[in-house]
Amino acid sequence: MLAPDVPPVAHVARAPTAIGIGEREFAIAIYRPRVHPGALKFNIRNLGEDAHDLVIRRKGKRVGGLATAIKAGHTATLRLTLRRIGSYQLVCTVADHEARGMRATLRVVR
Ligand SMILES: [Cu+2]
Repeated sequence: MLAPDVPPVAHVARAPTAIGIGEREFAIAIYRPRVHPGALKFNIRNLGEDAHDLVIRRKGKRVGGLATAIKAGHTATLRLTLRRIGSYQLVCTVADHEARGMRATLRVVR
């Protein structure tokens, strides 16, 4: 008798989903605004002339973000796992940049 097929391994390590972010005065462009729950990797480029940071909030509470601002022309990477579905706000917390328009919405969907 032949042995039954071995089922595939249930827990396969998957690469994080990449999300491109462009920041400038005064806007945040998010190139993948809808993702599934799981590991994310934000590839952030500061396209502007001032320094900008990136903070992710859910219902007004910080759930992650860069420790320092990104200089003009530089890039930064942020790894973050989001498991809850719903809307997340991406903002720049430098000075009054958020109020001037540096905010975007990321939706985590099933
Ligand atoms: Cu900013």
